[in-house]
Amino acid sequence: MSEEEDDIILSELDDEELVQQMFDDLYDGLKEEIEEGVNILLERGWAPYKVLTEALVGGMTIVGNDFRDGILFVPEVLLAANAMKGGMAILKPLLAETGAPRMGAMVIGTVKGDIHDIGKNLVSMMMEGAGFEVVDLGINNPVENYLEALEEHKPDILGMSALLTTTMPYMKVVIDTMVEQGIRDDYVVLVGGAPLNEEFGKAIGANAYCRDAAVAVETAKQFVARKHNQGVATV
Ligand code: B12
Repeated sequence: MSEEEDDIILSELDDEELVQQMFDDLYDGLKEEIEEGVNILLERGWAPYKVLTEALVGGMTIVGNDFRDGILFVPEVLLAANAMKGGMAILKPLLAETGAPRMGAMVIGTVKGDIHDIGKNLVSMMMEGAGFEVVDLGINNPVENYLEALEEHKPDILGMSALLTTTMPYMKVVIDTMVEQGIRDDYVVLVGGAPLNEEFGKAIGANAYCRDAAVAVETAKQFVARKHNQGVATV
């Protein structure tokens, strides 16, 4: 770190400068600085969701672009991801403590061959905040993991995440297996991840593709409400 950077006192920056500095700190993988920045924004009255989307996800977008363009490499991106997770850990309890009524349950996991988990974790956090009970299966999940978790937890929703074009087809393997076993219609299947789109979601037989965590929450709520209404109608 240069002396010049040493001199920056985060709390003395105005909001806009601070967010810019957090973009730089995320880029440089500085976990403690990111944690400090998150705490300062919260103290200044920023809503946890705003800190998450504007400071953290915003910073990760820049990292993503430079990774794509060959300016950053895996070790640097891992550090950035680690810094992001430090910030997310502070926000997690705040997002979960909204006092929302219990909406339903979700099993979520990243598919086999894929170790990206930031987006999935963000979806989990937002779903918990919206009143869903979330069972997180982590990364690199073969079909068996999903099926066992569905059997054990009987959730309303199954969520799958994939960030690689090579792993996203695996979502179809899971859905096809559910069809074969006659359990597909027992669950709402939501899929997400940067390389996916709505068309892909439809093609593999998911109920919906969700572009981000906020859309995931809204979509989940709609499906669960519909499911409950159907339940009432058939009684
Ligand atoms: C961070 C990162 C990594 C980190 C992951 C750390 C971690 N713990 O997750 C590390 C360094 C480990 C990594 C490794 C690799 N990565 Co990477 N990675 C990224 C990066 C820069 C950011 C991803 C991220 O966290 N974004 C921030 C979150 C918040 O966004 P998100 O994941 O999209 O999630 C949101 C939505 O998509 C949605 N969502 C996500 N999941 C779900 C699930 C459900 C159910 C729902 C409803 C919604 C939903 O909601 C989320 C929140 O709003 C992306 C670039 C990019 N543009 O995505 C590349 C990227 C995904 N990686 C890429 C590659 C190539 C790799 C490697 C193969 C590199 C290598 N040579 O080894 C390996 C693969 C390892 C593996 N087997 O999985 C490529 C993929 C290209 C492709 N076409 O497939 C990308 C696009 C970069 C690029 N342009 O080249 N990576």
